[in-house]
Amino acid sequence: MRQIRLVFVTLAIFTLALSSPVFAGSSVVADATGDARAGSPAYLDLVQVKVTDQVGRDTLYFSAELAAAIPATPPDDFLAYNWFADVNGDSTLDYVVVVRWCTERTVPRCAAPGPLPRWEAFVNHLGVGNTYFSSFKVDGATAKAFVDPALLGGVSAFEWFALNRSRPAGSGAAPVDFAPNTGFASFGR
Ligand SMILES: [Ca+2]
Ligand SMILES: [Ca+2]
Repeated sequence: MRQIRLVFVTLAIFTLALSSPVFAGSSVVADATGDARAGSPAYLDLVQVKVTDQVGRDTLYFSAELAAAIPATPPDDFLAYNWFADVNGDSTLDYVVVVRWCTERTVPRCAAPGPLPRWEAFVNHLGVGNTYFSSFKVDGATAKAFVDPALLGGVSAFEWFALNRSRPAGSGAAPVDFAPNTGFASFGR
């Protein structure tokens, strides 16, 4: 019996080793279902958020899993999945990774050139500016962003949290859900 279990464990490790890339650092936060602002769609209710270091690709993978699948073409005026980072431990936010849904109704806040409506993604180096990237995906109930670590200053560790919005940040409307609900999670590569 013990040998059989050992075989399964070995197989599991072998399978894990075969599936690239290697995950060296991962920071995961589970969040309650149903704690998003009342009246907001279930695809803005965070269930689990995560930052993973994809070593073989030198990529930071940010994910936000929601309580329901995100429509490929949402009926909403605006949606945003955000991951905020404090990279130097002073509790001041330095970067935001953003995946968002922009429509004609949210111009000029979604003002990058190109046809609307559309999904877009960028890193906002707060106070410096946005760097847009195309390596993101709205995949069922998960929003995914694959980010060059250089866009977050190339640091090896940072404090972070995620939030979702149904209105642009500049509108004054509060975010819909946070994970963790207070404070930061810690990531290290
Ligand atoms: Ca939630
Ligand atoms: Ca929450």
